[in-house]
Amino acid sequence: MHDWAITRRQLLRFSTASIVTAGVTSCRSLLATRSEASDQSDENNNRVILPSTCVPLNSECPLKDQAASRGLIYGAAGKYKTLSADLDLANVLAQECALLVPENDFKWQALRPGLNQFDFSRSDWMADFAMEREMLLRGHTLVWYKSLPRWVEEQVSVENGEAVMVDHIRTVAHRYAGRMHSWDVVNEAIAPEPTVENPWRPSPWLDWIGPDYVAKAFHAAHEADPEALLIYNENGLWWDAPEGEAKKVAVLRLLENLKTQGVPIHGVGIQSHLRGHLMEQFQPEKMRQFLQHVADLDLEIFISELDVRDTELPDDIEERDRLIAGAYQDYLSVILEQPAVSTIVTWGLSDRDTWHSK
Ligand code: 9MR
Repeated sequence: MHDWAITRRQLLRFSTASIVTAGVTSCRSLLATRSEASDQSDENNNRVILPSTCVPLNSECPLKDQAASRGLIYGAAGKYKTLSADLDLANVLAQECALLVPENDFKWQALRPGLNQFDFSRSDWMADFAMEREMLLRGHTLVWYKSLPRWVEEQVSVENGEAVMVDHIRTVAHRYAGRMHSWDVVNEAIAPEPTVENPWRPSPWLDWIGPDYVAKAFHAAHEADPEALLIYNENGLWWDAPEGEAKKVAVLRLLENLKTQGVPIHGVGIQSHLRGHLMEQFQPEKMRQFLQHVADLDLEIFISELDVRDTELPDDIEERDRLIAGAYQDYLSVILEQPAVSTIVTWGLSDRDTWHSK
């Protein structure tokens, strides 16, 4: 046990263990034994069933194996900056996770030093790391209103916006084609408080291309990498303040429209940045309904950025960790009832390396 791999990881391990082993058998047509694993992976629309190598609920059993024993993929976000500098972290991540999401290294800010320039040094390192450690790779993210380098604002306009976006998607998705399990093609396109008239989150891509930028991005990604699962990733879907409800409705409408238009979209990422002190705003029944609507659209569901903000929780560490573990358990036990949920990703693996501590 490494000294930084603190209680939180163990708590997550125990809460996830009890969840992935509790009452979800019905939803797991994917449930596979080691010998069945390779047969099933081809038949389940790209779902990869990883063999379970140990007994679930045994705390020494890696999270990825406990998840795999129920047909789930478990992964975490990590970044070049810390993974390349901290071998302990890299080893634990590879040991626990079946899937790696580069937290920042595939964003425009990292990949695009200039209009006609790409810098793949960090993204290649991450892709090689995933391959060497036998982890699936999940790309995040091709189109987002944030993390854009300064030149984008200065050199992109209505005239060249679509060409720049499509060229970026083609170049990046093509480079990693065959190695990418899934791509977050578009991230956070719906406003925090959407209205029927205007559901869109302000974004330069919206200004330059119009609402069709979402569909155009998916088409470009599919052309560049026909094998990868293409995901629409969104925040603010876990809670049920009134604006949370409006957001779910707007997201469902977007997904329905994309499906109706024949856009190549395969799943939805529900980010799930939970807030430990606001868990009463999580309403299980509302979430069940939302998940079912997504499933009815024949879309796979990823819990794509799971973590719990604890800044408003009590100072006492044991109490705090108990509440955090409870938040994970309350949330995941509802989420995992839904058969369309295939993948759980935590946004990091250690409190020492999380955006919350920045
Ligand atoms: O965790 C990421 C942090 O290190 C970056 O500074 C930030 C801006 O690029 O993005 C964070 O990750 C975000 C993710 O890309 C999209 N969903 C919200 C995540 C937390 O802000």
